[in-house]
Amino acid sequence: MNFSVRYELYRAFFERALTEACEGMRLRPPILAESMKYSLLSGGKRIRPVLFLSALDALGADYAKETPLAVAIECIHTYSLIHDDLPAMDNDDYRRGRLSNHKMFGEGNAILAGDGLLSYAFDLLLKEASRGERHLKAAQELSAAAGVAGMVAGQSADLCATASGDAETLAFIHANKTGRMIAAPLVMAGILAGRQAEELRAFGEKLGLLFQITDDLLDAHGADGKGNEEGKLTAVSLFGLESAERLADDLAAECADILKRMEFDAAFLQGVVGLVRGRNS
Ligand code: GRG
Repeated sequence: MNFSVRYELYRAFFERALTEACEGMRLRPPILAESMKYSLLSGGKRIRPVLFLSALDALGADYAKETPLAVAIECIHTYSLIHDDLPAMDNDDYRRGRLSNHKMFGEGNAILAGDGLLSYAFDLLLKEASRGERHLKAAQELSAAAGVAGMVAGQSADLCATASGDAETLAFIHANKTGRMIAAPLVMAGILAGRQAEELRAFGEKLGLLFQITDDLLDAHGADGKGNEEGKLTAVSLFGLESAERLADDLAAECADILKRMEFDAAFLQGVVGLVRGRNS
């Protein structure tokens, strides 16, 4: 089966699980569920759940049994996008080709939609954690990646940074704001399967950096239609376009090297590396 067909298979499987989870959300007042679902079900590449499900599959684990964790991953990612778009953060009017959550529902509701998604994810994590030691560890991994020593720290450092920041600060921002939530699904799969978790972490950290540098490059080329990175610390502002492109190529090669040493068939993950390096959205 070729890479795109397999990606679509995992993505469609996840989409069904997410839609089912959303159907169970009947909240009072109705705008709470409406605003959460608006962002959750608005497309997106679903790369984090696809990484999680495909890594489980490659490791020989039954990924169909782990859909609540996949949903938790995407809920945390979606909350971060809603909050990132707020006027106090990146101030974006559009997300995934549609009005951003606060433009659609107002700032207060968007803040609460993000809060709702984050706390719903932790409901799921706690439920899964009660299944046993591996599930507890996997839940802890996601919690740590999302939290104050992970994505939130990266976002905070990004908020404080200026274009004159240094490479060490940029590495911290990239590794935490973006890298942790890309690596966590892979590490969680390794933990649940009982093997290769640290190898998957090493791969996920590189893939996360590649993901963010590609994002900086897309922004510099104006491909995401935002152009709001002006005055910010990015791989392009720090190193220049050419060096940032070279850095991305080097990271893609390092990802491939790590994958070659995996004890399982990593062809699909290698396909994801190609997708991330070549992505245009
Ligand atoms: C608000 C705590 C908090 C964190 C925000 C995710 C994030 C941290 C910021 C988003 C800003 C941004 C565009 C970062 C670049 C990398 C990234 C995480 C992009 C969005 O993820 P994709 O490309 O989005 O996977 P889709 O829409 O495909 O899900």
